[in-house]
Amino acid sequence: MECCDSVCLIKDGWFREINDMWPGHYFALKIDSVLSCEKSDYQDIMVLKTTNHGNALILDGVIQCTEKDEFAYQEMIAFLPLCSHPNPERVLIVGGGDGGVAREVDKHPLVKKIVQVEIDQKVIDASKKYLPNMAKGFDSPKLELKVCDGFEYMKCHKNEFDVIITDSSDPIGPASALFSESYFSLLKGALRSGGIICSQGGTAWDDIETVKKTLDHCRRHFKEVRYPIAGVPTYPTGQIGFFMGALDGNSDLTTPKFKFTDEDLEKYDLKYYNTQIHSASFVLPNFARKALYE
Ligand code: SPM
Repeated sequence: MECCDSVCLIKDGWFREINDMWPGHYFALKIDSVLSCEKSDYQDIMVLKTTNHGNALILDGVIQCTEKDEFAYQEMIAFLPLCSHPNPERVLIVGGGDGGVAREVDKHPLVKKIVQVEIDQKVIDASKKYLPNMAKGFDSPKLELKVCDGFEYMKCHKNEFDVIITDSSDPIGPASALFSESYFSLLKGALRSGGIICSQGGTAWDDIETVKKTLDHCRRHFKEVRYPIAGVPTYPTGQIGFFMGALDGNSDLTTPKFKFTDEDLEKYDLKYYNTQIHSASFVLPNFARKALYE
């Protein structure tokens, strides 16, 4: 097995997610073995067999998903924008190399075409081998998968999509450009009239200044901007937010236009997202509401 720097974070049978992005605390996963560890042109890619959380994908030492709780993030980043749009026929996914977001987007009955641009073929390959329940998203008949830079892709694809979902890692390393103002400008240009975006948005607990700065970038290009949150136990602080923006200033992102019925939730195997969670996710604690909206 090739090796990557992330193995240094394993000690006494535990993977410890120690990182300056969340100073003073860390989350740890008990592990049985390292299934894979390699360096790509972009990042360290490690897959762990954990004792209680299934297999886990780690990029540059940061947990991206575990088989136990990945559905919470993948469902929310997909259905918050899709269900806020009246007719999300054409969807672009930037990143999302494990396939889990494509798996969820494929379920929405109004989606006809999904384009996904992921920069790192090695993440796709590792996910197909070790995370099959996520990578089945790549089997969607609606999906066209391109291995290229999302930033570059959008420079030459204007006015094409109803919803754009950015499923990125955190704003250091290869994903840092996806949190810049110029990225939000490109997102706006790639959307059709009435378009909506949703991007991975960090956590208000760890770095509210970065969240606020990125939300302000979003505000410069989108008329309606919101920051919903979701609970994901294996992310730092157990919570993650999303940058949501709508081109139309009259969009009410908090009230879904498309409502899954109870039968739909069973049919599509939705384990986190529902209509009530959609609206509730926009309710923020006072410290975050003040910092981000006032
Ligand atoms: N398809 C799942 C990929 C997950 N992408 C987001 C990962 C974020 C991990 N770090 C969260 C830390 C937030 N401060």
